[in-house]
Amino acid sequence: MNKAEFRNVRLEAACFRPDQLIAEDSSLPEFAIAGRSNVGKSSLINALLGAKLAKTGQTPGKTRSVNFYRVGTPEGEFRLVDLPGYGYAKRSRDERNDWQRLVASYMRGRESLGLVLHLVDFRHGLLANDRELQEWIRALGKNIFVVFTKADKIAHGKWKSLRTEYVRGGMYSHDVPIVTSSEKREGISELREFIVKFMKKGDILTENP
Ligand SMILES: Nc1nc2c(ncn2[C@@H]2O[C@H](COP(=O)(O)OP(=O)(O)OP(=O)(O)O)[C@@H](O)[C@H]2O)c(=O)[nH]1
Ligand SMILES: [Mg+2]
Repeated sequence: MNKAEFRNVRLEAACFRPDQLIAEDSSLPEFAIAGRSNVGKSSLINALLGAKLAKTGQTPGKTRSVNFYRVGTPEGEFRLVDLPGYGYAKRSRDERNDWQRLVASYMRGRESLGLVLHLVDFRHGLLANDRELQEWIRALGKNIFVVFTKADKIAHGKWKSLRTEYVRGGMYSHDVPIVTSSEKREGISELREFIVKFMKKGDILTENP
C-alpha cells in the first residue's frame, strides 16, 4: 500500500452548534479545512478520502456544520474537519455571527488542531476576506497551510509562475502551498503525503498570537 493512502474513513459527527462539537483526543491530530464558500473544501475532502462522504454543490453555503471525518493511515489515525464556508454575501448578519461563533468555538484552545488548511481559489489568489480569515486564525493561535483549488481552470504551464506570484504577494503558509484540482485529481497525493509527514513529525504547532 502506498504510504500516504488513507483507509477506514468515516464521518464521525456533524455539528451545527458549539454544544454539539465532539471532544478532542490527544491521540488524534486534527487538520481543519477552511476557506470561502464554494472554494472546493468538501470536494477536496472527497478527493483526499477517495470516497464521496462530503456533500458538494454549486450553491454556496452547502456545508453548514463542522464535520469530523476519522481517517486511518499506516502512521495512525487522524481527523479531517470540514468547516462551513465564509464570505457568502447572501448570508444575514445573524448567520455570519453564528458561523464565527461555531468556528471559533471549535478552534479556540483546541490543542489537537495542528494545522488549518486554508483553501484558496487558484484563479483569484487571496482576496480581502481570505486575508481577514488568515488574521483571525492566527489570532486564535493556529497555524495555516495554503492549498490552492480548482487549478484545472488554469493552464498547467502557468501553475508554477502563478503560485510564485501569489506567494510573493504575501500570505501565511507553513510551507510552499500545494496546487490541487479535485476534479482532475492533481496535487491530491502530494497533499496526502504532506498530512502524513506533518503527523509523523508530531509537529502540532500552536503559536500565541
Ligand atoms: N473545476 C473544478 N471545480 C471544482 C473543483 N472542486 C470543486 N469544484 C466545484 O466547486 C463547487 C463547490 O464545491 P464544494 O466542494 O461544495 O465547495 P465548498 O467549499 O465545500 O462549499 P461550501 O460548503 O458551500 O462552503 C462545486 O460545483 C464543485 O463541483 C475543482 O477542483 N475543479
Ligand atoms: Mg462544503
